Amino acid sequence: MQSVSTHIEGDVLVVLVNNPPVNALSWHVRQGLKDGFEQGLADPAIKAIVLRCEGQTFIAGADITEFGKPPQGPDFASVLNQMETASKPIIAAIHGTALGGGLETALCCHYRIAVPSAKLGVPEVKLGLLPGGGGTQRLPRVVGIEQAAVMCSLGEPISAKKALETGLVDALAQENDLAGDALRFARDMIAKGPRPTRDRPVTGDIGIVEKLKAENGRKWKGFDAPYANLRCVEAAAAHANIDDGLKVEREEFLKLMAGSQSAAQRHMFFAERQAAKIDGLPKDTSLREIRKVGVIGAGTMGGGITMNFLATGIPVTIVEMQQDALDRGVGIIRKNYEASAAKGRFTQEKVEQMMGLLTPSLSLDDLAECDLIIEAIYENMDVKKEVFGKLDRIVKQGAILASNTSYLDVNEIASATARPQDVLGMHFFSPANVMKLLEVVRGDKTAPDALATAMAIGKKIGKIAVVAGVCHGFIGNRMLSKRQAPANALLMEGALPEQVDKVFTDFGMPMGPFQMSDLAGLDIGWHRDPSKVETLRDALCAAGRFGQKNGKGFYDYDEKRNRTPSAEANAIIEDFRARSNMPKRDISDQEIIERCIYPMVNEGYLILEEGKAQRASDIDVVWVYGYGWPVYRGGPMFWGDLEGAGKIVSALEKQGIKVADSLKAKA
Ligand code: 3H9
Repeated sequence: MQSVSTHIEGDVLVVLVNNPPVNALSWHVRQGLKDGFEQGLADPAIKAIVLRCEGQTFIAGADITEFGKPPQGPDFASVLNQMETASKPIIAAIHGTALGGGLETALCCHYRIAVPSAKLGVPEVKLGLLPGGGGTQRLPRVVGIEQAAVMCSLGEPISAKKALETGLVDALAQENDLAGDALRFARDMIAKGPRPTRDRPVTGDIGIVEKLKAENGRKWKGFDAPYANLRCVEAAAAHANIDDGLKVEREEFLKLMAGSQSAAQRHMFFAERQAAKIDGLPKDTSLREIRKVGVIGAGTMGGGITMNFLATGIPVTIVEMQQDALDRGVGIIRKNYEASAAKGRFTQEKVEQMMGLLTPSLSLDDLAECDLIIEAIYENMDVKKEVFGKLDRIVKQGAILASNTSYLDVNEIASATARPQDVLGMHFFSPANVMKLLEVVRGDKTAPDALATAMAIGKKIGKIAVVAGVCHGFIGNRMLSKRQAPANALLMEGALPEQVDKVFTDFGMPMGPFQMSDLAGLDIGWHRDPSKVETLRDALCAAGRFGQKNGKGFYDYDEKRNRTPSAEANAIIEDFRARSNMPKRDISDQEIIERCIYPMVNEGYLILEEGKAQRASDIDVVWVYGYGWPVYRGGPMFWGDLEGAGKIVSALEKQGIKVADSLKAKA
């Protein structure tokens, strides 16, 4: 198949790209574009050229799979140069998405026409990169400094309508006749002739750069790419000659490309898409229809889970045991939606629409007609089994029965029913309406179509779903548990909570193990006898330190939940250590990483060996989207490879930890 073809329409040459799935600029596309434009420029009968794409989208960017490989075909810059300096007008005809290198290609066309549904942007920053095909220099010349700085540093695409307002497109086409409208538009441009972007002046106020840095400082903490993007936009403003700015862009691009952040972010781009694929699924697996969902439990998790479905337009029946708990849960859902409406995320009318899809109930019998039921009650196997036994008797055949358990054995839960093929885990992360991750837990007897349906509905409600096998804590919590014990041990050896947590936040995690403990509550699972102090946690609880909920845990908290190191907590830790006869020593940040993070990597390998995750990149997806592992470090498995298997294995062996064979094999 030819990825670029040409055909003549009177005095216009149409260059047509066809490189599914997203018309990326693979080497053969660049070659085809070069040949196509050469043909059009050489033919005296041709007065204008239209660049258009087949399939679902305009060019969605450079071909990311080519990055890091030996270059092939004409280089991108030379193709762009050929277009921009062409002696006949070139018109980009845009539908779907013109992204990254795709938009850069369009910017080297002399005019742009787009259908109203098109989206245009430079999302490279999300791959740890910048638009290195001149995007940072040409966008400011077309849309102005402010808009260009926003687009480059945040990476969000803009609508065709906004593109028209900002001058990024010159005209809108009819949604269903881009080909025809582009031809007509091209003929109108023949008299005007080429309009090279490089010759246009940069306009606008460079003050936007500092404003963006101030507004996004928190979000961009640790990331290189947003700042590199802004430096390039500054260079566009500083240099009247585009070639000087392009030189800066090239240097910044190559630096990012060679760095580990972009490698990590590109890894995550593919990891995220790979996660949706289920190994060993029979080809003829069809999805079950999910028209109505039931949620059992209107607590924090049940409420959050419910919100996802309502927001997607799927009706939910939510069941609680007591009227007051039900009212409270429904009230919180409404309050959350109203808070979002107040921030302008959607209208009050939309709030009512979503709430109209919710049916509160005190009876499991009301779930009889649901297609998917998600149990979100507290973690107790006996209670869960009782609920699933009841559901088995009540709910129609073919419905999927899911548990939101975060640790428990889904096979045992399934055994409480006569239909284990319909039972699986759907483990959401708190707050369930916000966090992107969904672990879909495949039981021994889960039917392929039930699994595929749970994965698909996860995607529909905006989650990134990952398949996990049955084991204590599945992928995420099983690995998490491997860092808490050594973190506690470090306190006993002389570290302070703030020192350990800082290593994690410096690493790029949203919080460290002790901040997390305080958030969850130190009294969870506590025996409630202040005279019985066997662990550090007992000692803190005995002193009334329960965590964020009562303003004191490992840290002290003010009314706004601002955290400060606690002299009292640290004295309790000191006292407990002294009473345990543990000598105090200095602990380095490196040791904290080796003791807390290396065992997590090891656990990841064990999870893979046991077949509880389908692939290493799924584990990375779990950690990036469920626990806030910094995307620029690519998840624990990717990071482990960068850190070096040999280094990790020898540190683990020194700690007396059993190392996974597959990790050892890599060392
Ligand atoms: C760039 O342009 C650098 C330049 O500035 C400068 C260079 C000097 N390459 O997302 P989907 C695959 S950087 C290769 O599920 P959707 C994807 O892996 C690039 N492959 O579809 C998947 O494969 P599979 C800047 C790519 O409809 C399949 O296509 N551009 C690329 O939900 C379908 O993808 C971007 O960052 C690619 N560029 O969404 C845009 N893109 O089926 C990246 C996708 O085997 N792409 N694939 O799993 C997107 O944002 C979305 O794919 C898009 C479609 C919105 C286009």
